[in-house]
Amino acid sequence: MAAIKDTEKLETTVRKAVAEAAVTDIHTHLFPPSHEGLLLWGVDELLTYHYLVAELFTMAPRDLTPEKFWKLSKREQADLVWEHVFVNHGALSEAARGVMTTLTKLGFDVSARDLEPIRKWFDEQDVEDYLNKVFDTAGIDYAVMTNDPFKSEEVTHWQADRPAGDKLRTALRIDPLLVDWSAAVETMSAQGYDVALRPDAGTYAQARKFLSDWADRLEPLYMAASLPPGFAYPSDQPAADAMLNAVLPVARERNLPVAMMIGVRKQVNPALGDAGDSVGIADVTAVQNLCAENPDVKFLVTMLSRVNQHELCVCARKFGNLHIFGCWWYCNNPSIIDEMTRMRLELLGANFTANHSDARVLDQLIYKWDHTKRIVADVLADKYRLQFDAGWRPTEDEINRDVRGLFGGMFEQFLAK
Ligand code: RAT
Ligand code: ZN
Repeated sequence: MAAIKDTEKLETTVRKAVAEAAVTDIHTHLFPPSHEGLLLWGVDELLTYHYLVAELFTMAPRDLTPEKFWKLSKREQADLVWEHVFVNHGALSEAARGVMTTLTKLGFDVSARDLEPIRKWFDEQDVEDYLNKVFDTAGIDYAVMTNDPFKSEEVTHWQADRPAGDKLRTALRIDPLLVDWSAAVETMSAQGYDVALRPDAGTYAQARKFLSDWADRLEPLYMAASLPPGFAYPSDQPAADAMLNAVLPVARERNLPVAMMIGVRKQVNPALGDAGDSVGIADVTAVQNLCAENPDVKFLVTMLSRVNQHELCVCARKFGNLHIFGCWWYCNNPSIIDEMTRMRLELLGANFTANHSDARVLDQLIYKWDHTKRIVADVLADKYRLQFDAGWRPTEDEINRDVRGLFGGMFEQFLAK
């Protein structure tokens, strides 16, 4: 294929490549429709996304307490978010804009400000068909779920061998093992593993068996945990012990990457439920030490604090066993995605995963990827222009390859390593 010889053609090629690239969404909280009751979708779920619930309580009248809110039906909760966040205030946040983008892309006129016809339409949808429609609209080939063997409501479905379909792949979520050992012991014991509160060699062997058995059942693409800002490795924290004795050996043996999402301060306001978590600056040294000490283990890492992003990029330049991904949660905002994507390209070239959706509601895939793609297109248009000014002439195939790389191609190459 011929090299591109002018900047106008270069820009249209880059923008087309981004618009048409298939996306692999490497971290979501979606479930297969067959896991009944777990997959969230529809306008009321969109409006009660925990990002919007948090916003609601920054602007709601004093007498609307979280306690009262949680007692209401989903529809009543959605009405309150609509009233306070959308109608009575500017609806200018990224999460509010997301609801609008999603509904507009589904064909609704949000300027009519009327939820009823939208609700009626959703009530008529078949979930399987709707899932396909959302994936097609968002341009996603497949999304990776978060599959948690420590949650009984999820375990039941896997034990019943319910199919996940071809659009959803698995990831083995292991938080309690690292951050709440007594809860982990309770669940593993209930599932028949002989584990003790004070872990010894036998207990860790059983924890490894638990992970291996679940890996056999789920065939996950990676294991994953979210970790607090204070996570340190090596250290005398229980998380470091469990990492060393349970997680790393299984990761090594099965060539299964360990995904670490670092920097969440859990439940600073518990009344808000899922909306009650915050962010803290973490220490990238933990990632550096894990990568350096375990060259035969692969790590996927995203961090929550904006402050950590530069150091994490530098760390990724030092270790081929580290792949960085996503603009996680409080970083998944246009200004920060723009900044992070530019910085990552400048430090790493096209070897990272530009974003993940973290979608908890199926329909969110539509806006999360629409918004991300707009920014990535702008950033890449700039970067290819600078490359052109420096004398390089890429082909369309090369641009398509590298754009796909940022949306899942490099993740797949990392998995295959
Ligand atoms: O982004 C979110 O929705 C968070 O609440 C978490 O789900 C986080 O992404 C996680 O996976 O722990
Ligand atoms: Zn998540």
